[in-house]
Amino acid sequence: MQLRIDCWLILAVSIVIVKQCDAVSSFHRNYTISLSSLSPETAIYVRYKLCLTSQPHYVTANVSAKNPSLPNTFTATEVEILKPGVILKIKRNDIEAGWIEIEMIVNLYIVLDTGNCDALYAIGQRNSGSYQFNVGGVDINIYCDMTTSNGGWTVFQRRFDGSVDFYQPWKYYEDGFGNVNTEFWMGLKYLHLLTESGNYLLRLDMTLCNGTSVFREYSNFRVGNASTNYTLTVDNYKHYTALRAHQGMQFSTFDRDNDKVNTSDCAKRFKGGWWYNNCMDANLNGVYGPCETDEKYLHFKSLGTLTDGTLTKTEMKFKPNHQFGFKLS
Ligand SMILES: [Ca+2]
Repeated sequence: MQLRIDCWLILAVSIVIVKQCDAVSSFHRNYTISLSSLSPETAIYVRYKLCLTSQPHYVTANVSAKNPSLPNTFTATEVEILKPGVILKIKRNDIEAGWIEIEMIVNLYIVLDTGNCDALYAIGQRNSGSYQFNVGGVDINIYCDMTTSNGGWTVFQRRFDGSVDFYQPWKYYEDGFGNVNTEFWMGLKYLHLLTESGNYLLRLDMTLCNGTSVFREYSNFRVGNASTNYTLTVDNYKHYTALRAHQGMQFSTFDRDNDKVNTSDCAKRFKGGWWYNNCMDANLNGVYGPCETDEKYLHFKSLGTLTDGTLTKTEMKFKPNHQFGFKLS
């Protein structure tokens, strides 16, 4: 009987923990600590709670004096992760003699190793915006769309005002360019790492020259590795769609011609980096020019006439396709 009571007690405690967990990936806490010039280091324990404490993650932190007039000569080192908290070593770096009592702001960032926005959505994050992820050992900022079609979308391309030049060389398309909060391209090497295992939906959100917003979705989205020139895989197109022409194509830029036209370079003719075929029905990385009537401008052919098909906005995004049985690790 005693055992049964204990089990119920554990269950009740578990429910409370789930309800109280923090659905955020960063913490900003204030601490007051005293540091002597003779003993300029101290350790503090920062407690945090994640909805999924088993979620793979690591922690980065920085500290600063709350009073901005004080010299900012402190560093924080991650010492040890003790879920659900971390011991941080705070070190005073100045050479002033004596004690100093100081209010510190500790910024603690939980970095998810899973590298996609759907994992953040799964732990309750509902704010669209830029988040830091670790992809292939590199910390990068990724824009998460948490509102469109049940959220959890990892956005890898955005155009809306022409502020970023998309006529860029191979290296730029490989590494990414632009600003994650304005216009950007995530980078083919990250796209590959994020889509190489599992089954992903690809979604294109587009706004036409006439102001109409449309979207297209595909399954089995995948970008191959560098040795395949980042070959595009998409499947299950529900409608007639311009992306059909680009399924199975390698990526091309003006300095890397991998298209199907032997006599010319599609990337040079149509002023973008893309999975050009012979040459294209979609040119979402073309020149920004809404309502222009030339194929070099960003457009999506199957949405109407060439003029109608030019776009004022595009977003390209993906997330795990749970319908196909992909399970979060
Ligand atoms: Ca060619």
